[in-house]
Amino acid sequence: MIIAVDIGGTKLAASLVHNQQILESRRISTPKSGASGDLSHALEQLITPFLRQGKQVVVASTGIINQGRLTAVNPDNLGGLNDFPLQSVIEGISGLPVKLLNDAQAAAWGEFYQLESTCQNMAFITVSTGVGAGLVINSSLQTGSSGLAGHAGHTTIDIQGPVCGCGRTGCVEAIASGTAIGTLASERYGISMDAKAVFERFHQGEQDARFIIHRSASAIAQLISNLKALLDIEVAVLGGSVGLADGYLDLVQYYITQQPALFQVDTRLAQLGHDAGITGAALWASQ
Ligand code: ADP
Ligand code: BMX
Ligand code: ZN
Repeated sequence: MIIAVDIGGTKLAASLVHNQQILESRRISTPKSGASGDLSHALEQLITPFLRQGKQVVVASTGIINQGRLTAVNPDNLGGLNDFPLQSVIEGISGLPVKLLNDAQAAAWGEFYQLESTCQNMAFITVSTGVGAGLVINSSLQTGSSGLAGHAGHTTIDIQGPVCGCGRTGCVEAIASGTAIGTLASERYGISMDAKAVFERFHQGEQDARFIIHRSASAIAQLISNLKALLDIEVAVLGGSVGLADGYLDLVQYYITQQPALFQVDTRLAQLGHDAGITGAALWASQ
């Protein structure tokens, strides 16, 4: 039995996984304080109830995962938290063997498995608190020399765009993420609003919400075509709460059709839905 943990900018989830089947799950909010003690405490609360059944722990986490530490590309996504000793904290909580992977890389591995060898080159893109991506090239998951591989949310698509928390200007994440959707909507509407509320207004046909959601989907379409040009991916898979939101895939597909045929990519929803990171991490740990 594997305890698989997903650390996102908005939610923390843990599941007991056996033979790629999720048997039981728990979920809590990610602490917003940016204090590492608060994240440690939340992880302890989340994982402890599963400790009697688990034989190992695997963690799919937002951020760069390298040498047992989590470092943020965009610390804003974790309330300012920049560096966290993830391996030693989870080992301390569990007393079990621990493996770590980036969340989007884990989800890419889970979704690649779902494609059942119908392609060898794919990208998973999560549109969530941030925009993350995982790449499988020649059937091999790319983590890079220091864990950074696949951080396509921090490729730039608009040199006059907003400044991203990573320090670059015009990143896909600063335009398309759930956080970016909420920020732009809060500016336009003059009240604090999250991405879920913006989608509700979008579905009611409101013009500002329409502009903001289209801008996000169009940025993700640009990103997918850029990945096609770079890596000749055959399939792109969308996940995360924004990526999976009603109507979003249709918009991304529409903007992809506006690209020249050479740069168009077969784009689909994550078959594992919100569990792509958890299931992919468990699969990766068991191999
Ligand atoms: P995490 O980033 O922790 O993996 P999510 O994938 O749930 O978590 O992404 C969080 C982002 O998705 C937030 O910006 C939130 O406002 C937005 N969100 C959550 N639920 C929905 C929904 N039903 N429709 C659109 N956006 C959503
Ligand atoms: C950010 C980056 C990525 C992550 C992506 C999606 C941090 C803390 N995270 O680009 O490592 O994969 O967000 O993360 O810099 P999520 O929390 O939105 O799932
Ligand atoms: Zn960035």
